[in-house]
Amino acid sequence: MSGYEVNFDGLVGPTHHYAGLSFGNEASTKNKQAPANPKLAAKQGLLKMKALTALGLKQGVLAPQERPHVPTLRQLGFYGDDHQVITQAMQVAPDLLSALSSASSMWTANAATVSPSADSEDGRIHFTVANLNNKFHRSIEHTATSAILAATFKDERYFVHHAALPDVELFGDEGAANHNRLGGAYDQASVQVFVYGQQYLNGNIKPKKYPARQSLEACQAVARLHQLDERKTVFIQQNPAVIDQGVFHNDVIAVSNQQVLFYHQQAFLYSEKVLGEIYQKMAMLGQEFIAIEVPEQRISVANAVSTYLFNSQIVTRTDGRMSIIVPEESRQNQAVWGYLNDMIDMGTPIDEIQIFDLRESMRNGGGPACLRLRVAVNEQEYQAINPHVLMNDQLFDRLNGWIDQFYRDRLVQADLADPMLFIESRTALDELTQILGLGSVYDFQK
Ligand code: SUG
Repeated sequence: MSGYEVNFDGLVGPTHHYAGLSFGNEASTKNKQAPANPKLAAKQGLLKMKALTALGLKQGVLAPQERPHVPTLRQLGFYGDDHQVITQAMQVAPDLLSALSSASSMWTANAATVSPSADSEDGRIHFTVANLNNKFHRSIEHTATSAILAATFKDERYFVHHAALPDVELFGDEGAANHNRLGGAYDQASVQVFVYGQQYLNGNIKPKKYPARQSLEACQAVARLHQLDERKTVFIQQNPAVIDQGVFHNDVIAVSNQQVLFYHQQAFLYSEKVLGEIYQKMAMLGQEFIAIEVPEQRISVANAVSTYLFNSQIVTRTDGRMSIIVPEESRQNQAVWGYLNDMIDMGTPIDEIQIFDLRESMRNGGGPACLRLRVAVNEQEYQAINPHVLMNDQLFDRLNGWIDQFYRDRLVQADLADPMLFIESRTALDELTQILGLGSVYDFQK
């Protein structure tokens, strides 16, 4: 098979903690104020990257962001030197300091939407960073995300970077967590499937309890920016009833790889119609569409949300068969584990299950698929990626040692004003930009 899917995982930042910041994401709400272990979180993520490399897959790393974000604290009226800014914020508004210290950029499925070159009229890979404007703590990510992506995908002959969409609800955009590519080889034309939670202009079906973070209007804007062909693009509304049960991104209830779409029966509104559209559009490309629908009677939406079965990664190994990468929580649930074992005998291309302990991230609502941004590339494009961010044994050892040097094994909100944490984090990130050959991507480096 030609072309590659490269997974870019977010490295967990040194201020990882549980702040209960994401209304609608039930794990985040439930674990508010629980003690976190940033060192373990970063190592769990790094081990997943290493294991995928060992499977013969291409794997990259995206650097974490600088937190607490002092420029935003200043914008909110805190003043003095950096230490005074942080101390005042802790005294007056500890929850704000917590939000601006979140390590949420680890979930790189929300960093951007990425379209492969084979689908864009100008034959380049397009990236649109997500504005993430539904949550304050995530709305500040896109500036640094842009800098990090630009330092990773530099060559303008192959890569185009678009700024975030206007920062209003009408264009709420959560990136690749609501986007799937369905097709054959990774460097050939595919059908791009955009999933939205709500249509703002002329739409009326929306969730009642929790917010719909992604708008149809944002999906359409991204499709235009990426110069996609409407004959190969599908827009699907997520079932609002599942958003109200904690499915805050589509990747909590559906995942794709090549011709395979693995999804829950309740995932989409007007499911039959939209799946028919994908089927037809795939057929036009000469591709078979393999839909694996999990019935509600086998796995409830509640079980799907608590185990993150669909937040798995389905990856194609070098032998052409597929593995499903699931979180440990999926093994611990009888209905889900039973289904997974039946599925690998069903005759679909998926014939292996790999399990990962990602508990630190899971407790904030981030499973295997949340932690990765997929970039489908051809050989030339692969060669043009900044080689320092590509995972191998040397980089693994280096990053593992770097985590040991700088990360704490316990963090709670009260620690966020500790001046030593601030110094440790900055020193760590400064060194990381050298390890990953990124140049100056952080505000404190400018
Ligand atoms: O945006 N959690 C993230 C989890 C993102 C998961 N990503 C995907 N499904 N692709 C979010 O809700 C919680 C932070 C806290 O509460 O401390 C948080 O931001």
